Amino acid sequence: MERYFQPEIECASREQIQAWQDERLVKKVRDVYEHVPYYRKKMEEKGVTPDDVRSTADLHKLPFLTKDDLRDAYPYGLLARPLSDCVRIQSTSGTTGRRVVAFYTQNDIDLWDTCCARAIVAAGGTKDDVVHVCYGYGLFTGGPGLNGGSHKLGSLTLPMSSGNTERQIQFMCDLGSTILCCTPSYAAYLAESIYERGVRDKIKLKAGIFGAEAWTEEMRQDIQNKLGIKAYDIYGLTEISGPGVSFECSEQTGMHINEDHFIAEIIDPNTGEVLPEGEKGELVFTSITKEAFPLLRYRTRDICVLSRKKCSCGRTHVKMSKPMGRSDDMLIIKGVNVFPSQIETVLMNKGYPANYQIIVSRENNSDRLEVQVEMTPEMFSDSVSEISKKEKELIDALKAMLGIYAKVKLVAPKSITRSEGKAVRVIDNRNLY
Ligand code: DLL
Repeated sequence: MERYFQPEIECASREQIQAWQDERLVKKVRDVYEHVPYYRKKMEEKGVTPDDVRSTADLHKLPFLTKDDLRDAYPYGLLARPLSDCVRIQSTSGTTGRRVVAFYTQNDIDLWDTCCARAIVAAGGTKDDVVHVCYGYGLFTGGPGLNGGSHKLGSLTLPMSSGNTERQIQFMCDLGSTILCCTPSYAAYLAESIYERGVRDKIKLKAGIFGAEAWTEEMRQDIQNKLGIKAYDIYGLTEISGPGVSFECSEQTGMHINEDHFIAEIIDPNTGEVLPEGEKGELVFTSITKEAFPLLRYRTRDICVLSRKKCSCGRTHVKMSKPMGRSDDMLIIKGVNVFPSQIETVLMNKGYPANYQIIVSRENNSDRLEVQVEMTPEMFSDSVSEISKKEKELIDALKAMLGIYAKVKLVAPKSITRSEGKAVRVIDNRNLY
């Protein structure tokens, strides 16, 4: 039987959800207009005042907010409460310039925890479960989000964080973990490691809550079969709070968006025009209950489809499909957000020509990043040891910029194929979408 964390909210009538959204949106628009000069300026530039927004039907009048706005306003420019009311900061994995810093009041943390608790219950979780969290803890929202949700539900929470597979499996066996929370690629790696060690019968897992990166239906089947569990998708982004913005239910056909907190729209990424339900486009979120860092009409760059078709689980909140791609060039590698422009900056700073290729692949369920860089003719005459030294320098500089290891291969001048149109800088062999 389907269970809910907050049935009166998760299964509310559409009219009720609409009423919550209308009321909360109007209040939030007034709030940011009053407290955030950055928003007021943007609204004034568009000729909108809070009086123009009387319900969600007026949402389209508001300006969009993008990652560029977040960068312009970094770090405090979008804060809607005094810093002294904030209790937490989280951040994305991107680096300077691209880094997103999000602030939370205690109420913001509570609502985030609640969203994650809903996700855990939708995956069959109860207070009697042992929730094994191996998303990263720290600035990344994965660990703290699922940890908070598990606490809220009253489950026994294992804050494992990522890495150390041996210890993960040991704890899983010894402490009887029943719900696994991690990225799908790590879940697949764990599944394989458990299988290889022949300890599957010592594992009590029944469900997994996997997100933070794209994964396919094939990958779901593989993880489900290897671990003998049901694998649920969870979506979210730091800007909007973290994991739990939406989550899958027993139907496993898309993720219910927590519409009492977030209004979702789908727009044409080129024109900004709002698209009707069922059409594919860029997902835009408005957070209507957050206090410290409420974002209005934030463009996620994730491409997906929304559906209000009746769901067999009984939840009434709109469902989003798995993201089907991005409308910008951001890559998610080992859970870290990487922009090709960051790689280019490193290469340029070190005096390399702009001829390079970024190759992303997945081996043994782990992402690999390789950067092939053309040498200048002068460099090409260097000895092998000189070239290795230069590669090592670039590996270090890329690690400092991206936070992850990238294999670097220096190649002969003019050896990277020139494209006749746009340069093909990124070859992503993972086939995730
Ligand atoms: O990845 C939050 C999260 C943590 C979600 C744990 C789920 C589980 P960011 O690091 O800010 O936040 O990255 C957000 O990751 O815009 C999507 O492009 C991508 N993403 C997140 N969840 C999914 C998913 C966290 N289930 C960006 N499927 C988003 C595909 C996802 N892509």
